[in-house]
Amino acid sequence: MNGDVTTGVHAAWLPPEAFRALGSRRVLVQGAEAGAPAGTVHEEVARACAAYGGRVGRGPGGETGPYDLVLALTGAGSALPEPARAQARSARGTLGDEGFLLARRGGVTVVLADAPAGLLYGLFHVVRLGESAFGGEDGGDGKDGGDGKDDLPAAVHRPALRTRMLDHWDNLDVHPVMGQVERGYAGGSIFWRDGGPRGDLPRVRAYARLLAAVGINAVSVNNVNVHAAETRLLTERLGDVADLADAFRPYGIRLHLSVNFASPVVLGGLPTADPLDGDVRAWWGKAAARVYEAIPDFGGFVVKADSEGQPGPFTYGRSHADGANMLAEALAPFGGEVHWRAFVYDHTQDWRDRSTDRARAAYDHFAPLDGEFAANVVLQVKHGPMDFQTREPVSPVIAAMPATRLAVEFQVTQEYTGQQRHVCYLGPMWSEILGFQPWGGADDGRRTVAALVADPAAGGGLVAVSNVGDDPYWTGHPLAQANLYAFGRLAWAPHADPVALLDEWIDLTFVPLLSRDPAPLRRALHAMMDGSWRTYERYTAPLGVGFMVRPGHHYGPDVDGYEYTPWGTYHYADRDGVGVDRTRATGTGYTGQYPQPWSEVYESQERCPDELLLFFHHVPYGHVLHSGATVVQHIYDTHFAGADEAARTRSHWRELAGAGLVDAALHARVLERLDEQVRCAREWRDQVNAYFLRKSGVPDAHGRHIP
Ligand code: GCV
Repeated sequence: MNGDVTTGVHAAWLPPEAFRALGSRRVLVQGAEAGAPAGTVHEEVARACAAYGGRVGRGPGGETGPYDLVLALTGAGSALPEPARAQARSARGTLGDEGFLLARRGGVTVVLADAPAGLLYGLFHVVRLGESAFGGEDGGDGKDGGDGKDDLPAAVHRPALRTRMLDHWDNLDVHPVMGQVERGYAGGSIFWRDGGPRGDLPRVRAYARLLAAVGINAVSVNNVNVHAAETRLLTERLGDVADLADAFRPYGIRLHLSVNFASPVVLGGLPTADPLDGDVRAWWGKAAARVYEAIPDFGGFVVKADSEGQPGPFTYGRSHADGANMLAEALAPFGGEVHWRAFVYDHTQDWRDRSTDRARAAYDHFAPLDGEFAANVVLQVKHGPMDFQTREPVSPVIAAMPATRLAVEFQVTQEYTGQQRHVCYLGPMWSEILGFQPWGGADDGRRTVAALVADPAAGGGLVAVSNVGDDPYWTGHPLAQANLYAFGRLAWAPHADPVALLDEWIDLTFVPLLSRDPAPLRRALHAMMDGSWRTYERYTAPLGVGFMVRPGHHYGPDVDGYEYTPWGTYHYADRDGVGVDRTRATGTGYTGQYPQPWSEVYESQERCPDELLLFFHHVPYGHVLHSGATVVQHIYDTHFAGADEAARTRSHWRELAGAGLVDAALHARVLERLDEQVRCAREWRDQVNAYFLRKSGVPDAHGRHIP
């Protein structure tokens, strides 16, 4: 396997070869002693220079220039050579905790940051730029005599979002139903095994390095469903958590823990976990103090409360603001935060009751609490009102809580999008969500979802469930690495073009390893991945209706699998039509949770976007979509098309076989997954088409075979 960081593990987007441009230069790293991430910068540069013949100086220890690249903290000021000194003087104090400045003057590339984390992000930016950081292939030798030909004006880069976080749903023990990693499709946990630490800290460090390179600054290391063993991470297993924090720290990543709301009872022996009880509050205060003794830069707690069987404040007749604020009070003296999840709904619903609508639940529970949460509470809201389906509207909670810090939650792990057996590049979906305007154009479109969570006063961010496990390719399907990459980059720059991010990922992961023209590989990967989310949507549940998956493990088709269950996930197909009536006029009233114009747009069958029609409306099979097709014909057409597209995806990859463009083992791994994708896509096509043919009795207008 090329470019290993730890033995036998794929280097993903940081193969040593990606450091060639930087590693062949004369580099000054100044201020590296100032904190762990800056020390990491020196280490990274030294390793690259050792591999590619460059030279690294650490100044001000007497090394002399000239330099091609200066990476420095602005505080180093007068100790810096020109042109960095002048830049540092003017930039000092303007770059923030994580920002950096990049400039190129007279043959010298300068990266400056006010704080160590910024320097680390600047370093990885230079890696991404490759030769172009040094003036491109022609002007990049540092010998242009300072004629300014390859100068770059100073550009400041800052993350748009304050919190850029990955949550792991990793269990300490193998859970009898959910396994070691709940909804994990890449093997075991990189943190835990057999009830304790996995003990592979180099692997954790390699993970932290990959995450820092895409701008992630927070990780939570255990499942939000906190079972008995994980509950004890807060107390007797704190040492194991501290070891993980030590591995993340050099890469500027703060560690978080999911905690059990009932800990005062389970661990502390108290008779109650009532958030307004004095003893309970004192217990949490002491628990937090102990955590900060062990991990001074601990990030905080993640909490799933009153959800899918997890304990919470409802048991004591208290609100979620009471619950979150109690934990916030315990963490506040140490600068910690509470990530309180808004995924609260009734999972024991009677399917006969058509008035209860799971989609309404998060808004109904949380919107009335706006303004009641403490300053160090971040409300973590799934991007859609249901549960990470292939297509959902944006959650109305996001527009409804202007006085609450919000983080939007994505799912990088592909629970409902092919479980890392199918190619499904999610960048375009996330990009659509981030660009969604909850008030339409009414405010000139300024308030997108991204802008709402980026608002510095709000101080929220983006969180995602990680897709990483102990698989040698990290993500099971090697191409699923692109989802992790794109998530981090979108959390840094939410308006980045997801197709351009795919190019970045290809340029780092594959291109540096090639001594030949990468164009055919690039073409094939774009053909396979750019539209893969829409392809997946075509052959699975139609028009936003969702949840036609096998109950439990959620892989593969089962149209009625969830139809008569307590989970609140129904499509209501009958002989006449399909879809959920969520209108105010005749349905559950969910459309009323949106501000204008969406409240009206979604309410109207005529104006509702096709791709969400069945999410909002129950319509006859003959209902004509904006596309001109009837609903049932659309179902047939998209399912035939989607399964064909999956087969074409495999053909593109097959054509790369033996061309020397990708490692043979990686090629084989992807091909094996594509075979399964093609099989499964056909199964989806045939089950969904047969189901609707049998229900509706409407034949396919094109006479294709439907079993
Ligand atoms: C961790 C869905 C998943 C669960 C997950 C839950 C959540 O229901 O199927 O596995 O639990 O979401 O987000 O808490």
